[in-house]
Formats: sequence, C-alpha cells, structure tokens
Amino acid sequence: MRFISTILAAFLAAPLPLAAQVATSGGLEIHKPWTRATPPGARTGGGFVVIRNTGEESDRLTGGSSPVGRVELHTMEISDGVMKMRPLTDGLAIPPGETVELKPGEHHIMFVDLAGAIGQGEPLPVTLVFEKAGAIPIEMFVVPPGAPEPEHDSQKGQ
Ligand SMILES: [Cu+2]
Repeated sequence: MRFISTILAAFLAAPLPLAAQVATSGGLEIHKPWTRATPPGARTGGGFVVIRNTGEESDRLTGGSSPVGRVELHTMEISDGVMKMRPLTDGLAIPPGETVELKPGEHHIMFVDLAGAIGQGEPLPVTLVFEKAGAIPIEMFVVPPGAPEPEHDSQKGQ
C-alpha cells in the first residue's frame, strides 16, 4: 500500500504533460493549445497556441469562439512607455512555411466577457477561425492561474 501511494505521489508531483494535441485543417496545424484558470470574478483570460502553416498559401487567423466567452485576438505593444494590449482587428497572418506562436506577452487569444471562470480539470473547448482553413476546433489544456507554460510532450520540430 505504501509502495502504491509513493508511486502515486511521484506521479502527482510530476509536471502535467500536455497531450500531443494537433488539430489540422488544410495546411494548418495547431499545436500546444493552453490557457490559465481564472480567479473568481475575472472578466478575461488569455489563450495560447502554436500555428504551423505547412501549406503553400498564406492564411489568416481571424477570430474564434468558445463557450466561456467572446474570443478576440490581441497583441502587446508599448504605448507611452507602458505595455498595453491591442486588438488585432485584421487578424493574424500565418504565412506559408512559417510557424506563428501565440504566447504570454506577445500575440494571444483573449477571452473577454467571461460567462464563468475558466476552471482547471477539464480542457477548454475553443474554435479558431481562419480565412481559408475555416473553423478548427481545439481543446486548451488549463494550468493554474499565473502558472507558466505547461510542459509539452516532445513534438518533432517543435
Ligand atoms: Cu489581451
């Protein structure tokens, strides 16, 4: 019994690996989708993915949807010496042969007007919408509030 609980403790203490989730449509691959759980009362949350365009045409991430709230695309920029978020109203270009990473402090998906908290324990369903590839449903791995990017299963070339 003690042996089993030791194993279990070791397992629980290990960083949670993110399943090698890859959603594809056309030439687009969506890797490493993750978000953070939100504290009570939070109105917004951020979401992050890596988008690889293996095709020969440029595409554009134009928006998305999620049951948790409205989806916007944001970037960060310095305005009057202060780092601020700015909506990417024209979306985000995904050039052919390139990998575009959405991550904290840079381009990101923003969940606004949250209908409820983003909770841990279950992946968050999100649909990303691209100009050419159309809608791509993904599930974002949820880490605790403020936690860094989760460890990912090794993915070749990532
Ligand atoms: Cu934002």
